[in-house]
Order: sequence, then structure tokens, then C-alpha cells
Amino acid sequence: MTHQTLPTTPFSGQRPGTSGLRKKVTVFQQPHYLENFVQALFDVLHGNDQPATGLTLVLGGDGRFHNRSAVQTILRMAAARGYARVLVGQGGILSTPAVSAVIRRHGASGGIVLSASHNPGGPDGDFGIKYNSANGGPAPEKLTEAVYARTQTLQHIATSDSADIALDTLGPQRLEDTVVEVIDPVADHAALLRELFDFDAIRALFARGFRLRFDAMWAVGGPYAKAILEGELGAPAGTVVHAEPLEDFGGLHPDPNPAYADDLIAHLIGPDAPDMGAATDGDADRNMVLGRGFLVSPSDSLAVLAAHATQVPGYRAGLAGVARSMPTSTAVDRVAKALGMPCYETPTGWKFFGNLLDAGQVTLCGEESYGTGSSHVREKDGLWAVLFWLNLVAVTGQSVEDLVRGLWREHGRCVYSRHDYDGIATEQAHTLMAELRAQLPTLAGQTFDGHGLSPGRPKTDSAPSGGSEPRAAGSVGAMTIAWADDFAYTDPVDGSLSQQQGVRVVLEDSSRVVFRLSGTGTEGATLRVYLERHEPDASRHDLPAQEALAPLIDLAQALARITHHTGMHTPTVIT
Ligand code: VG1
Ligand code: CO
Repeated sequence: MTHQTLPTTPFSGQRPGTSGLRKKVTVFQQPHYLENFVQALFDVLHGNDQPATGLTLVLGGDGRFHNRSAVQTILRMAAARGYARVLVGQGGILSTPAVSAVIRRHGASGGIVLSASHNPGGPDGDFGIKYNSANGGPAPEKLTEAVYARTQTLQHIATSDSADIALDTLGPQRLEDTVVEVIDPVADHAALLRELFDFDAIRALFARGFRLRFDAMWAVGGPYAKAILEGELGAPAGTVVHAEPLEDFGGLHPDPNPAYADDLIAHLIGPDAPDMGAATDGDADRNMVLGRGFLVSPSDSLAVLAAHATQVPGYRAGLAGVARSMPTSTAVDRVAKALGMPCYETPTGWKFFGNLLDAGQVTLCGEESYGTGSSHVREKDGLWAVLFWLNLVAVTGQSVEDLVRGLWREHGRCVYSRHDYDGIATEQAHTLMAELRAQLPTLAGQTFDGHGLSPGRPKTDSAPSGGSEPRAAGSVGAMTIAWADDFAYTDPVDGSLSQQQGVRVVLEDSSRVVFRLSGTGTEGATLRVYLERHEPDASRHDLPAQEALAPLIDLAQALARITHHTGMHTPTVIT
């Protein structure tokens, strides 16, 4: 068993996106592809070829195809780097929130998450790698950019020729001078969740016959949900379905949204439906929550949790503040305002919440993409969100639907939808965004009549302060653009600037359309169009979102000429 230094040559394109480096499995299977990235990471973290003396690394993944072999590769490189200790989840498994919890509870210097999250898995699917820092959160852009730069100049990698670690055997093993400790993937995360929620109240809820269907989507959330919901909280066996992590997620998209969690949604309809439904994604950081026959939008979910947080033990003392990604609806802003606490708007991606959480400026955060979390870790946390909802239902006696309707009654409804256009030729997607950006200086004051934009306000429109009259849903009244920009974010804690984070077009009635390109895909480009409109009138809260948003959908087409650029007439996925 000896160190080896092997020559290598750089790969192009090893730049992490919104959440780590994601590529096809076949790309990761190329000799040295993974090794190069890890070598670059270690070089940036510790100095080129410098040892990681005395440090602890956490390692685990969502169990997708290639997970086990990637774990062995990284263990050998960690040993060659001189890490004192590596904590690896049994079977190579750790959910993303669990990695975050383990890093924090064990004082590790960081952790590596092997996941492509909600992207499909299997030999033809996707794989991914992401580094989390000592705070348990995704590495900031400064670090990921430095890693990318290093991947471009690498000439060798350091590894070891030692034998594989027995990943299924709990306890310490040795790999050269490094102690590799195989840990129970659930224990630390479960201990943390136990501190936050009223497990007795949730246990009593299940004992009263409350029924939950938790769909783990054949992904890594299964073992966690089974241990906690069925094992500790007394939910009947069979509450957690599709609980066994499969390497290919059963051939499905482990993406909990109305498009891919159709099986769960079908089970929540009808007189025999359970009281609540929930699902988590590939790496169990996302969550979807449903009431009986009732879908909760992720933006509303964040707002409900913020509004009722003090009813849950872990947040009894109140929230320091909240944060949401820019495209997420403004529902939580309204709650924050009513409660007199700050609300921050960050770019898309959990890494942007890290500084605010570390500085104690926010307690809860969330994204429209089915992600919610808090200061307990530095990742979004699917099971945490589900337990939060269960705790609220248990102590308020209200159903999931009651809680959301209560939010709408008090603050109006932020009608919301996201339209994704997948598989666009990259060049065309960039042309579309460039064309949008070019229009930005001239958009303010333009009016949309349902077909096209024209400069100046319509004669009927009042002074800028007047706002426009509420429109009947589906009809197009005067839609005047108040302002438009390309979102740029200055981190309030470290002052770092992130530009070009999405084009926002905001109307005088505060409705808005946001455009950005996905940073997690592996094939072509995905255009995301985010649509939001505030509806104060309770008699219109039940209008289907697509109907209520129809004028904005037309405006999005007119602004971005989506069909012209992509050849697509309808979105690939509507959530
Ligand atoms: C998407 C979501 C974003 C989320 C990211 C990682 O990014 O929009 O909100 O943080 O995925 O989530 P993008 O760049 O494709 O829009 V996960 O659960 O895939 O790690
Ligand atoms: Co995920």
C-alpha cells in the first residue's frame, strides 16, 4: 500500500454550476475525470500538493450509479493527501442535509457530496460532486471558481494503491495512515431533528390515526424517513413508499414536483386519500408537501413555516430573519413584513444562504424549487420540512390546506408557476438571454396589450403611483412594466458580488416574470421562466394558476420570443 503520483492532463468544462459539478455518468467514468477534480479541490483547499494534516473529511452520496466506485476513488485520494480521518456513510450513502449535519457535529474541515440531486441516475444518467465547507454549506463561488481554474493546469494526481474499504461494515478501518470510519448515515441527522421538533406531539398525531404518504422516490431519503417516521414517530409501516435507494431511482426522475411526483399526487386524491403527502428528491434536500387533494407551492410552504415557526420547539425564540432565492415568490416577504423581521433576496442556489445563516441574520430560507431549510444545517433539508409541517399540523389542529388558506387570507395569494424549457441548444439559449438583456434599458414604461409591447402608457392609465386596476383573470388589461433588470447580488456579509443572476421584469401591479438559465443540467440548456402575481381577492384564490397567470405567460413569450428561439410552443415541465 503506497502513495502514487500519476501524470494527468486537464479536462475542459470542470466548472461547478448552481450546485457542484454535474455531468453524465459516462463523462465521470473517463479515467482520471473524477481524480482531476478532487486533486484540484484538495490543491485549492490545502495548497498545491500540500497535506491535509490533522483534518477530517466527510464523504457520502445519494447512492446513484457510480456512487460506490467514486467513494473508493476519493478515499484513496484522501489517504494520499494525509487526511487524519474520513467519515463515510455506510454503503457510501449520506443525504445532502446529513452530510451538512455530520460536518457540523463532528467538527470536520469539510465534506464531499456525490449527487446529481433530482437528475435521473443509472449508467446513462447523471452523476455529480460537490464540496461543502466547515460550516456544512456548499462552497462559495470564490472557491469553486478557484477549483475550476486549478483543473485547467493540473499535471498530476496523488492517490494510493490500497485495497477497497469495506463500505458496509460500521466502524473504523485504516487506509494508509488515514482512519476511515464508516458511520450510520442516519444517526447524526436524526439526533439534530429530534432537538428541533416536538416528537411527542407528532407521535400523538399518528396515534390518533393521522395518515401520511411519504414518497422517497427510490432515492436516499428512504432510510432517513423510515427510521424517523416509522421507527420513531409511530407512523404505520408502509407510510414511506419507494423507500429503498436504487442506483437508477427505478428509472424515474427523483424530482418531487407536480410533473414527476404524479404517482404521489394521484394517491392524495379521493375520499380514501391520506391526510398529507410528502416527497423528497435524489439527495433528499428538496421536499414537496401536499394536503388531501391540495398541492402546496414551495414558496407558500416557506411562508407558512415562517409564519408559524414559534409553535415549533426549535424556533420558539423567534426567527432572526428569512431569506429566499430571487425567483421564489414574495409570500415570505409579506409574512416577514407583518412579523417585523428582515427578508433577504439571494441568487438561486443554496450556497448564497450560507453567509447569512453563519452571521445569524436569518433562521429560515427557501427556494421555489422545492427547497426549504434553516440554520440547523447549511443545506436545504427535505425531511426537516416534512417534520416541520407535521409538527404544525399536530399542534395547531389545522390541516395542511387550512394552514395554506390561512396564509392566503391574511396576506393574499402569490399565484406562482415555473415553466421550464429543457434541451435547448446552448447557443440558442444564450442568444435568447442576450436579446432579453439588450431590451432591459428600454422596458420600463412599456405596455403589453396581449400581443406586443409598445412604448408609453395607455391613455387610461393613471400616474405612476396609482397602480393598475385589478384585472379579470385571463384577460389582459393594461400591463405596464414598472422596471426591469438583471439581478445582481452583493453579499451583505462578505461584500462579494454575483452578477447576471436572472432577468426580472416587474409590472406596476407587482406581478413579475423572471428568466434565467439552469445551472444544474447536463445536456444543452434549460430556460426557466418564473411567473408570479399577487391576488388579494379571496374569491379568486381557487383559480387554476395557469389561468390566473395567462397574461403573464403571454408577456413572457413576447419578451423572450421563446418559440422563435427554441422552436418550442409549450414548456417541457410546468411546476
Ligand atoms: C436548481 C434550482 C435551484 C436549486 C438547485 C440545486 O438550479 O433551480 O433552486 O438550488 O437546482 O438543487 P438551476 O440552476 O438548475 O435552476 V438540488 O436539489 O438539484 O441540489
Ligand atoms: Co437535491
